[in-house]
Amino acid sequence: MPDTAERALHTRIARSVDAIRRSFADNLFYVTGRTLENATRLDLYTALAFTIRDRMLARMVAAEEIYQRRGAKTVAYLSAEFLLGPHLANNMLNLKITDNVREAMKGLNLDLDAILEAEEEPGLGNGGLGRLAACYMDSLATLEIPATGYGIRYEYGIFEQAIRDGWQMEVADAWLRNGNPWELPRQHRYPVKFGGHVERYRDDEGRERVRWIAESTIYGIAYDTPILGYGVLNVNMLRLWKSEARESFDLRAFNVGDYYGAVNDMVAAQNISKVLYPNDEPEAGKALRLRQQHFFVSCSLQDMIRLTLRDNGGLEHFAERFVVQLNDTHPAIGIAEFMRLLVDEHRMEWDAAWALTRRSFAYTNHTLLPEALETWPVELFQRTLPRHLEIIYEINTRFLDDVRVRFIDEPARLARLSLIDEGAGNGGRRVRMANLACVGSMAINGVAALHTELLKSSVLRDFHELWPEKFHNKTNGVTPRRFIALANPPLARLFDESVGEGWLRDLGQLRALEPYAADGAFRERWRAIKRMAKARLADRIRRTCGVTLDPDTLFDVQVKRIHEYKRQHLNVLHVVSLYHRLRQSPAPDVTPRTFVFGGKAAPGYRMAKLIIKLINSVADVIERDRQVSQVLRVVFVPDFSVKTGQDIYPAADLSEQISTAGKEASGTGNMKFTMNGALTIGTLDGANVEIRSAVGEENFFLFGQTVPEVEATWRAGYRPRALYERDPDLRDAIDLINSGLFSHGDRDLFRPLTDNLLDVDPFLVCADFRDYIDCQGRVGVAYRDAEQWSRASILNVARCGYFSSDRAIQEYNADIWHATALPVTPGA
Ligand code: NBG
Repeated sequence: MPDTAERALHTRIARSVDAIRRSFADNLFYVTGRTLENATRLDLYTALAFTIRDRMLARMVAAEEIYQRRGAKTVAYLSAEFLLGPHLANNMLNLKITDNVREAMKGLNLDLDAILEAEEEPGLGNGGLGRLAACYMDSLATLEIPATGYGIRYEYGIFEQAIRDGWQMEVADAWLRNGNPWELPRQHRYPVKFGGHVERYRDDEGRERVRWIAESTIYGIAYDTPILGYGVLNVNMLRLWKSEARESFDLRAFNVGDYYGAVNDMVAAQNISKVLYPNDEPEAGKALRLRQQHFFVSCSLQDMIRLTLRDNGGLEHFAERFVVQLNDTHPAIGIAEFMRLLVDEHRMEWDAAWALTRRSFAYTNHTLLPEALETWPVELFQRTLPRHLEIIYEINTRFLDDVRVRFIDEPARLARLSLIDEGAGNGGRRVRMANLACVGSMAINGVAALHTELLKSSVLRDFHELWPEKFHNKTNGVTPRRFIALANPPLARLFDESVGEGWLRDLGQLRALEPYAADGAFRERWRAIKRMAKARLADRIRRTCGVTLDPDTLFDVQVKRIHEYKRQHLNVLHVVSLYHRLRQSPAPDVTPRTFVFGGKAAPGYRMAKLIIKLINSVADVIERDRQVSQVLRVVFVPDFSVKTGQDIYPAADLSEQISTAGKEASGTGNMKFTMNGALTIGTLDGANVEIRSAVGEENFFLFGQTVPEVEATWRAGYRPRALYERDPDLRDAIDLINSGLFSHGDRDLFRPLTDNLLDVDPFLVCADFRDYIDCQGRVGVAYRDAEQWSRASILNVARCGYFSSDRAIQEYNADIWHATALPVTPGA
């Protein structure tokens, strides 16, 4: 290690207020070319970001050096999405340097919080799946487990959401426009081929080999973002790939005079990593997405192979050097690509290569929704990845031969297990990526207990019958660093004072808060902290949306992607129902509430966008009703993101987790709310089930049909319209929506939504309506007993330790990865 790095790692000098101040002034001048007199907020942010980054690099170098020297087994977390959230405050927290930075800024007459506001968050994910990957990176580093996150450096992340006239508008997310201080461009670049055809030839030893003559080759360039562990010296890497043409201009083409052809190639190559696809949309026409998947997975595997050869001797040691975790099926093409690299390029025998593959990969499933299970048309595969299609056929033939031996004469089972959907009736043969992932992996896991059970009994049932030992449950978790310490500093301080500082690395220690639930003075402080968070959110909403909220009302919050299965419309029906009641009788027994909504809808998902419009329209009408708005308020917070989430979770009294049972694989927002003292109203779905049993049934508002009840409802021939006719509250709510009251007299605007509810209701909104409304009634009553509510809130927090991503990562490591923690120590 260079001398300076060694020194920076060992000494505390760099952390002093003085050193930070000097370093900040230097960076302001030398990086942004400004002085305090003429710096913009963005300049100040950039200077501070570089100041913090300077303090991370010594650790990064030290960790890299030690990992390499030990050839340490590394978790390669392959994910098409990493939803990191703002870096600066998180890195300061993990360096434990925040107080000094604040003081240094204060000394310069600068407000740290205002500087933090200037950061543009990298939105390289859609929602829970991408955020989970980010939480896991945080925990891996904190637990000192060597790990690399591999993904795509999208030039445009998830769109920014603006609300115009109540409708969602998408704005391109040019997150790199001001530069990105947190990434380090690297020299590693790997070729990735597409299209063309396959040839057979004999090698020097006379063995038949395959050569893929591609139609085009692009390059992946590595950009590294260091990921700090909390309070440890370990730094792991997030390595994201950017696509580029062979050269900026293909000189060959240039020489033959095809200048524009060369430019076109360059643009085509760069397009691969151009934009993150929103999910929740039909796969149709997403040839580019398959290219993206292959692109980042191929670069990542080539990188791992290089490192194995460099540090561990030979490729046969790959599984000692890496374990490859597939975050959903997006990187599942890696199984075929790894086989191709081993067999075609490194000349390994098929059987040895297959055995190695099956020891190296593991697969996490994140959804049961059939439309979200990825399949690709065989014809598209043939055009894009002809060699991979051959390999998949070969894997399939061998696999199905094995199955035939175990299940004699069961053609239906074979058809279900096959990697190819033969496509009877649905237009063409397709490659099933989940099946490929299952066959090529040593471990398969769901993300909550219920979800894993449903995987075993439904979508992956045949695989479970084949290999029960491969199945694991790994209930999701979230990082308390970001979602408590960063999001809710006053609460974190209360924890420090009450149970000591160990909780941030061992969330189970919050259990020691339990006795405080009985302490009246403590409960009062608890309420004061919640009140502050609500006031803070209200303040922000006043500034951004121009709506003034009352922090003394019950904050009832639903923030997450907008999707019918998550049932934001069930929540709206409750709001409309309350509104109706308040219009009917002047002073009914309604607990004053503020409903907060937030979340993005996929740009092509019309029903989800109509739900957003409905929320905003109801909000508007209530806002203009002087009488009702004394008691009821609705606000839709635009552009829900990690950053806005950090302001919202701490401010919630009630967390809405109301998906149709069996549809939400886990949920992680539910955990973030619980950690911040919200009580949950929820169905027995995803991780709600485990949250409820952890915090105690009496501290959770349960409603709705269970999975078996949902199944029974469908079997019995579900008729939502009959429920509408029977339940006056449901009828009033739906009729009011169709009356035109919320749509300037337009009675048809929300028809697609209400008709869908009455005719089909695929997510059983009507079926759960009555129970939900009644349960919300109990919530309202319970909230009026502030002491009892605080008790339940404290117990929710005291018992949430299980939902830390540290616990989840420890389980993955103990049961699947078997990597050894490798603490980076000064002088190691
Ligand atoms: C999502 C599920 C959530 C779950 C996250 C993280 C996808 C495909 N799945 O319930 O819907 O919490 O994954 O596991 O985005």
